[in-house]
Amino acid sequence: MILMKDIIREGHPTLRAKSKEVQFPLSEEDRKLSEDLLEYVINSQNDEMIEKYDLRPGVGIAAPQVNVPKRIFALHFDENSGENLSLIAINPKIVSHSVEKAYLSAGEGCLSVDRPIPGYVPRYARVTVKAFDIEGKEYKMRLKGLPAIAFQHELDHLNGIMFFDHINPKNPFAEIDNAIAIDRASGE
Ligand code: NB4
Ligand code: NI
Repeated sequence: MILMKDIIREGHPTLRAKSKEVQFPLSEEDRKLSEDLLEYVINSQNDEMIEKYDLRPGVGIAAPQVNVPKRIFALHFDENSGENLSLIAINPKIVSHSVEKAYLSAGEGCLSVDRPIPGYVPRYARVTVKAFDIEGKEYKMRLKGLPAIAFQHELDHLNGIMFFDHINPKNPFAEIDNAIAIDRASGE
């Protein structure tokens, strides 16, 4: 299982790399990596596992964060988060997006960043995405709210982009035009 010691931190060059597309059928290695990423996110929302393995909670994690520059990430929102979304995204793409932006009013954090970086992270409010699952079957979905924000945070990791790259350096909480605030505890 993935532990915090396996997660690389700010300054590690892999976090700034452009990750490579994955070939299908998946190698045993890539299948295990995909399952391990989803397992981490699920474990990180389970109090016993958090306690036992000192895990930082997350709703998503991307392969570069365990030092594998491949275009794979996992997202997990359990049923009581009202989102009920659990997925592995391989070779993900944003097909289209709203003009309207959105941001988490609590800001964002990252398992690869061991310090709070305050500020609004403007992202697209709604995205239509496509990706492949571990069976190599392509799927397409429309996301909004926190799942849309999380998908974009993870996709950024595959392109070597960190959440704080989007924060206005002069005024981190500057008003963002045509944007909606998503009020959710950052949950960290
Ligand atoms: C990715 C998120 C940062 C902003 C918003 C949130 C948490 C992360 C980073 C968008 C994506 C990880 C991956 C949370 C969290 C709310 C839901 C359900 C019950 C606890 C869980 C806590 F943990 N971010 N952490 N950061 N990233 N919400 N929640 N809660 O997930 O670095 O690249 O269990
Ligand atoms: Ni992150």
